[in-house]
Amino acid sequence: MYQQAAWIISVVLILFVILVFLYVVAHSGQRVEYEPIQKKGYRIRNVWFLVVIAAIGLATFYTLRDLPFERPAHAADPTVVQVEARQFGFVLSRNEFRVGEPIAFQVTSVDVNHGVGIYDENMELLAQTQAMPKYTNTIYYTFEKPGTYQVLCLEYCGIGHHVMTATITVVPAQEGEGK
Ligand SMILES: [Cu+2]
Repeated sequence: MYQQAAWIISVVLILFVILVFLYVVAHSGQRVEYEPIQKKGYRIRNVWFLVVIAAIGLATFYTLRDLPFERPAHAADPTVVQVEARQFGFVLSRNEFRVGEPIAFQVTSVDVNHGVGIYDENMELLAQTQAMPKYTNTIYYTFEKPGTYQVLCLEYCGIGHHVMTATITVVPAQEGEGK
């Protein structure tokens, strides 16, 4: 859903830029007095400046007022999974899990910075962290639905960034070994 919204908004904005460009090209032959246009532009700019400051202020207030974010509670004894990111792929020490199984993904990178994003079947982001050389970042996550999940790189890391994916399979709770 987000992907589609982002795609539509991008296309609409691109069309808007094209229309502005065409308008400017079509009217570029006309000669008009520069000063009144400049004055009007400065007035618009002053108002626009205040609008932008207000918008940034509001967005900052509403998005940052929950800080510091609490780390979600996680199970005491999760399944530990090593996730190694490299140009261009992921190596997971395990990629099949049960519904309700608490997992600790220990994420690192062997070369450059990567991102690790876990997506559901609708390509909605469920959890993510950075994969950094010589560091281990942990994602605590418990899958709630069986299915196939995608792991995608979230950091542009080179020419093969777009092929950097892995798959996670989640089976219903009763199909896994015990518990
Ligand atoms: Cu990458």
